[in-house]
Amino acid sequence: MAVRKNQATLTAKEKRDFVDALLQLKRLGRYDAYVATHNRFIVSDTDNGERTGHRSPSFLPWHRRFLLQFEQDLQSVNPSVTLPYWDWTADRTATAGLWADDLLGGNGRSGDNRVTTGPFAAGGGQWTITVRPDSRDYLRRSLGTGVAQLPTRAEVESVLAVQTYDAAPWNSSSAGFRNQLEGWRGVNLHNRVHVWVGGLMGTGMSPNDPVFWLHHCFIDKLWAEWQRRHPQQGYLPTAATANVVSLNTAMKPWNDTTPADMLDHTRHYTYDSAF
Ligand SMILES: [Cu+2]
Repeated sequence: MAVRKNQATLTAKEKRDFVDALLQLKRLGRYDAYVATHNRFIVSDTDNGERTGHRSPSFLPWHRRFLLQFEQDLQSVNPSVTLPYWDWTADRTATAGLWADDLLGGNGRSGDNRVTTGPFAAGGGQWTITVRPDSRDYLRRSLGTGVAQLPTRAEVESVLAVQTYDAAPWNSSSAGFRNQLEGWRGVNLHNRVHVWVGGLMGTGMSPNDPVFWLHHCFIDKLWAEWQRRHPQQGYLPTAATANVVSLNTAMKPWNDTTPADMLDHTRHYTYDSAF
């Protein structure tokens, strides 16, 4: 069984294998399809219309399925690779090991926010941004600029304590765990981390920055943690609901996976520890 580990605990070889697999998918032309798919959903998911990937109950199962497919793609390159996660409540500064040259590389430089260190730096020639919102073809970050602080452990605990998975109107104005984890209401967890990283992570084309996978892997882990703490609670809505993916409805773009299919991550992978 594949184990997803905290990035801070990876060995040098595990880091190298993960980075090499990312670069290989990019080289093969498969990486950019994930960026395009994510952006397509960001653009089309709306609060009062059809919504699947974001601002809706299926935010969590949709991203679980999306990450699973990406992880399987990495494993087709190197079967030993699994997605690491970034616990941003612990590794919360621009100098954390995550941003070192042997993993994701560092912050963007002042002026144009261009990342100039690590495997994904513009100068390395291996990470041209192809699916992009403007002409700039280099990875950009501005860590801690858009918002000063990453969420704290106490803030995460306050969201994990929310009993109900989601609630009508099933969008960015909802009460419930999903929307507070996603960040449209309350202390703001997931959305805030995108803003904290900045650059392309602050756009719909956020998977251009490999930290996207580590961030969403931690979001996925927090969903698993919420399930563990609230065994009597489950995905909502269970009944067919206009514009929203209910428990037994297939999700686009795959059309072969329902939220119900995604509830038990242990069929596919486990996590190295509880939160
Ligand atoms: Cu995200």
